[in-house]
Amino acid sequence: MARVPWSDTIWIQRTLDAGALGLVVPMVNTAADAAAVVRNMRYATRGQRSFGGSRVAAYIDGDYRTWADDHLAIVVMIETIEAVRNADAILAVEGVTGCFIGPNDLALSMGITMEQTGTGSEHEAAMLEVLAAAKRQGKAAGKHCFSAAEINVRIGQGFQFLALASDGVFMARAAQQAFDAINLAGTEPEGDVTLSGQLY
Ligand code: 3PY
Ligand code: MG
Repeated sequence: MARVPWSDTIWIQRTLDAGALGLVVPMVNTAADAAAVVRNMRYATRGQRSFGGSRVAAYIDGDYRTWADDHLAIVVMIETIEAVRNADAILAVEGVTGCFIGPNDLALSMGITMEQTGTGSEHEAAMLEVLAAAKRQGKAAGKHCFSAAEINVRIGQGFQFLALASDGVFMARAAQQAFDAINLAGTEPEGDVTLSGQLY
């Protein structure tokens, strides 16, 4: 799975040709937006993806073109209040596998800060509307989550496609943890210290 920066023919085509088995596509606000994503991810006659060869073709038994049209995961991001209101229509679009909620953009579109989101907020109610629409349409609902604790809550609510934080956050946390263990005062370490390990 890969995420493209925008719903754009060139980004979608290049990322699929690079080998993605599915895409997460941001800012899909209407059924027409969702239909455009599906068209860009499928070859003619079902869509308008141009055949440029794909790295995945070598691993597929049979014809990649027909395989891709039936197997690529098409995940649209619902991350504006307009998209929440259109969630049923977006998720009803043939070919859409499911949706992924972006909490930050959703808050921006609602004119609220992240401090005004969370349990019991209007922001959470909007996300639960999307979940309900996905259940009605028989599609998967997902969300980008801040913590493992949040993931556990979302699984309990019925979400099926959850991402946890980001590579940047994980790297920064691990680097901070390692840095915090450094004795900046330079005093003698207590007890025996064994100096061996792996750099890479
Ligand atoms: C958002 O929160 O808007 C996102 O796009 C998260 O992935
Ligand atoms: Mg976003």
